[in-house]
Amino acid sequence: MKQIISLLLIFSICSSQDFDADIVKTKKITYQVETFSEGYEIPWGMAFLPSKELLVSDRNGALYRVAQSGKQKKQILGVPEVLYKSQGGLLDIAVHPNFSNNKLIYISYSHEIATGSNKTFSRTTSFTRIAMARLEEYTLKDLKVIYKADAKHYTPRAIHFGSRIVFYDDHVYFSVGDSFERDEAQDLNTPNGKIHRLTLKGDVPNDNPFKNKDGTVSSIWTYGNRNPQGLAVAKDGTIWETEHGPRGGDELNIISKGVNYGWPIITYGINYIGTKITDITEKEGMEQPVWHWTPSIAVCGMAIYEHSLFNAWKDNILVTSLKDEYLERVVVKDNKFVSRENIYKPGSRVRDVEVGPNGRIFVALEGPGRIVVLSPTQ
Ligand SMILES: [Ca+2]
Ligand SMILES: [Ca+2]
Repeated sequence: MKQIISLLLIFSICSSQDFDADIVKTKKITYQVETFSEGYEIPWGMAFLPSKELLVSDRNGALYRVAQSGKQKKQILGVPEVLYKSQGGLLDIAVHPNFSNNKLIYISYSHEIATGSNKTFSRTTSFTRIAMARLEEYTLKDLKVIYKADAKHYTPRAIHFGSRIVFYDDHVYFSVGDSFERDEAQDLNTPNGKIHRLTLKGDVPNDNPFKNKDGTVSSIWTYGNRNPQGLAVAKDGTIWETEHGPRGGDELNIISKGVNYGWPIITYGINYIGTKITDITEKEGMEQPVWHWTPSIAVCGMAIYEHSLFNAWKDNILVTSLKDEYLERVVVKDNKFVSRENIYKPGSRVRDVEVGPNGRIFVALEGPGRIVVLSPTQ
């Protein structure tokens, strides 16, 4: 047994030396990159606990609790079954603003329904679900689904689920992609292609803009959103959103009550096969993006950098690119686009970004699935 322990010790020392920090120079800041935690398939979401431990959701259905040092991680039991297929799986993870007292966490995932009674005709359909549960050490207890769509909205494609979760002003906001049913993003009777808002317990708030209006989905906060996979709240209360465009027209938006973001009536993108979706990029009553990436970078997770550790990046918006495999900082002033800089190019799809409790920047990468951490050099 002693031998095994010393072997493990030697192995862990060797492997930490294998990850000598890379130094990266950017316009304003030089920082180092270190591997923080490994052994994931597709790390999709990250959220810090008040204890400074990190929760990581893996799209394959596993949820992990990672020690502050990053050295150990342990799987959390009690996660509901998810449809791990195409773009589906276990998606975002978020920690209740008052976790210290109630230990509540929220997850988003693709939930499947098998329809048809015999094998020939059975098919799987799916839609985004949001659940909350109490995290007791390494187990989810009292799981409650706080958002589910009617079965009629489930679709067979298993793409465009959204689905980030953020909190603001004692409410939970979450994004649901358009399910690749683009016209439904404009339809207030369907939940796809929308940002939704519920109370922290999962009830529909009385001041939601489309509550009790002729069959509309009461939880809708905004509509005309294509596939939003980034949501972040700034300290000033601004809710920022990124969404995937088709070919071109990835967007950075500010999310405001009841607003129509235009998809698919207006867009800066075109169909994947090169044909036009629409002739117009703007229209009365439809909000313009603060910025659009054309061609697309496949914009995914985002975070607002508000710490003083990387002081030169303060109040910048960090966004991740799946397709072009980099992390970008977007400078905005008075909610207007100013400039952008590619600040980290790991050579892997960049899925998500999160600012740690001490201001370091945590980045979730794919192929292999891992979390790296960025710290400024002195
Ligand atoms: Ca997060
Ligand atoms: Ca738009």
